[in-house]
Amino acid sequence: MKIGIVCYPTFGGSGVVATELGKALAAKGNEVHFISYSRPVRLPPPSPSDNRASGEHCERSSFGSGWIFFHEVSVIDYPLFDYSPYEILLSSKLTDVAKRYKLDLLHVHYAIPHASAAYMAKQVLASQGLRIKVVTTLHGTDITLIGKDPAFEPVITFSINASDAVTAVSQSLKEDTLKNFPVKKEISVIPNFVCMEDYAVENRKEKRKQYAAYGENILLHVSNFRRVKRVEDVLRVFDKVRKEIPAKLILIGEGPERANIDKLCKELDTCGDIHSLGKIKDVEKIIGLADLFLLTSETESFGLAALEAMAAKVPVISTNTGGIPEVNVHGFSGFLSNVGDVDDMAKNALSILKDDKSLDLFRNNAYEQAKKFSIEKILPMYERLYEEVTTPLYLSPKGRG
Ligand code: GMT
Repeated sequence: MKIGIVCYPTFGGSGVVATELGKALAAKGNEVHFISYSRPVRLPPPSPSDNRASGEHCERSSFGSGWIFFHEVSVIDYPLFDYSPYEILLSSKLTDVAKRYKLDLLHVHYAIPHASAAYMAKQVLASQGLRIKVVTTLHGTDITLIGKDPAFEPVITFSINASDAVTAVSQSLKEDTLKNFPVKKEISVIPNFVCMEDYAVENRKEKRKQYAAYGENILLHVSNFRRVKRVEDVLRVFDKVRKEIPAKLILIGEGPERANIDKLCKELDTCGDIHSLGKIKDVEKIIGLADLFLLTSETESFGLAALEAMAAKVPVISTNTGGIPEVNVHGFSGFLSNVGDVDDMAKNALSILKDDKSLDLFRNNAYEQAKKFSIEKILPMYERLYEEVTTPLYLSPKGRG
């Protein structure tokens, strides 16, 4: 199959899921075209022997038994524009790539502005007698935060209804979509996934020495440091834990809350026990060095970072918001607390870390729970959906667009 994947190229979970999905599809013999304003961070660099189509910001690499292409949407500067019209540039690129490579479908990740850009491309192609199917995957804040702003709502609702198929990464996100938008379209839940083998850590004991002395516990948090992540709660939980047992905190990521975090660590006098690694590419190499993963978000449609931690055998202390309870099972792979209840989170963390036996049990449970979301289990759900949508006899079920 020839599939166009549209995503944000950054470290965010939606881009990670889209890229890993595309890689897995290519490995199975499909031709996958990534289309974005820059190369997705999880895409392997093209090898020197790969073909480079000159002059059109496109590169091609063989991958498994298939192919991966990357098409860059060049952002055009023009004195009249204060803001470059990215959505039009994306629609034009989608139209061009779909036509030139005879794509069967476009799979867009994150509704804003990808779903409406794909709708526009579909209409342009239709005006030229060409057909393409559009699958939209809803990821989180495109629905729960920014998306429900009245400034976006009408177009999001329209482009969800106009997609040929829509998926949400958790049951909770599906329910939020139906609650916040007058959507008639059927939404299939296809959860996020991990490639379990990517998270195995070699020489764990040795590598931990870089961050903590023997006998010290390592707590870890990964995010884009936006307000919704409540990273200050991570610091407060850590502070309570390290008052009871020796511990270090690793922070991975960057974002707007950074200055507040720096201020709070000074106030709490914890800066000396925190390793701030910033944005790093190989999170999977570090995450498994930790003993506990902290996810303190206000809202979280799924919590991919928590799943990645569990795949690396790291139990999760999290809030019980959104889709997190579908991933982290209370008392098994970790614990869930109310948003902002840092006392409860610290108490739960200490109950896991109290001895090796308890930690080992939670580590193994976390790993078992992560296996339910292994790529081998989830990929066929997308493949089935693609088959359904592209079959010539596919009829939109009642109420679908
Ligand atoms: O919505 C965002 O915060 C960005 C988005 C992303 O691109 O990282 O994150 C969302 O999608 C992830 C992948 O499906 C989910 O694991 C995150 O839980 C979700 N973030 C939120 O709901 C806050």
